[in-house]
Amino acid sequence: MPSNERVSEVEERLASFRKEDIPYSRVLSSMCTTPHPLALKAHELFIETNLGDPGIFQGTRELEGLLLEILGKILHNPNVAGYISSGGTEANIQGVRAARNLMRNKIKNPKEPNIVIPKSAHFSFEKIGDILGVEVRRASLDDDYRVNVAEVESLIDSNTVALVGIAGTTELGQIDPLVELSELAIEKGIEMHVDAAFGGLVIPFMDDPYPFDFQLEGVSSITIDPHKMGMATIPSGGILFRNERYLRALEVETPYLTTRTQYTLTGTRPGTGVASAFAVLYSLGFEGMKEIVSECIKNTKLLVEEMRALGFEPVIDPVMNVVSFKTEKAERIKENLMSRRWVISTIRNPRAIRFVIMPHVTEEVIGDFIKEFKKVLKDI
Ligand code: 0PR
Repeated sequence: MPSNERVSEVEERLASFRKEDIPYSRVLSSMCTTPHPLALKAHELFIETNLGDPGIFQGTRELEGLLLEILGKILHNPNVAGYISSGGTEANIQGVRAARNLMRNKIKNPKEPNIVIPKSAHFSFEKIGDILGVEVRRASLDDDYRVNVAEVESLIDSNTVALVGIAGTTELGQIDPLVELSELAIEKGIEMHVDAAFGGLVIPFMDDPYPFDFQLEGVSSITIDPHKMGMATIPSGGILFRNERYLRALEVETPYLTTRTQYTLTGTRPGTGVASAFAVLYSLGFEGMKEIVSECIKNTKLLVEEMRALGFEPVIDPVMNVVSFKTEKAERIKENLMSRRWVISTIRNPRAIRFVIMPHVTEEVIGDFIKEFKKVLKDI
């Protein structure tokens, strides 16, 4: 055992490294947030669990099933199949991988599969092209930054395995015309993946929610991440499929494990994200989530008002709690704020500064930010 001095030294060093991290109360550009208090105990209780060997962690596996049922209900699908992943990147990989595998013998040249995605897609699709050997075709956007359906159609050919729509784009929080995309997927006989990594736990709790999920018959898979608006501990992503058939397309044999096959991308994987997401979603229920989402949307509107008063216009009227404001000085603003230890991000097209109004971005945080932002405007 190490000496007491060494143990205290380690504790002090860990605390001091941790202090260098910028606290969430000064971060206005993250899709993650302080975990909900309900998530913490659950996380601790499941800290040694490994869903990579569900024959051992039978209770954790059962809990994952219950969480999937909750997510399935939110996404209008009682037959949902899937699992809790390391995040949206893994979920997107697996969604596309299942589509590619299922379509392999249906396309003209099985060696040259392609997918059609919106130009606004998250950079995880760049990795997908590289890892899965699928050609990634990017369709342009309309004036509201939604994918242009006619262009998606023109990019589809006899080697297309799937098209992708986004419910809550990373940069603007926009929702693609998923109703039309779903019809197109059915018409062309291809799979459709919806990236609702962020919007999946926002849209269902908004007034008059836009249909983005398994209600749309063309939708085969959905990414929905509890470690974003689900306030679960990291890592907690979600890949959900219309039915079990998609899991079969991902399976490999696991000869020496307690279970026969595995359909996840990672082997060893934590049960903490399952437990913390379950704790939050089950305790809060639909009404509790609705309250949190409406508060975030109210605060987004507050930020828009404050920014308009300072002469900044949003790129689009915010659809959810993501908003970007046009400015040629985006980079300088971001850097100046960073030197004051405030974090926002920028987007390039159009040049703008971007905000994500997560539950930790309260009215008070926005007030503090605007005070600091006024100083920045004098500086630059
Ligand atoms: N799909 C969409 C629509 C996303 O916005 C993201 C992440 C992903 C997929 C990938 O999810 P994972 O990061 O869980 O694999 N969007 C955020 C972004 O790139 C991720 C993020 C979160 C970045 C917190 C920074 C941060 O502080 O902006």
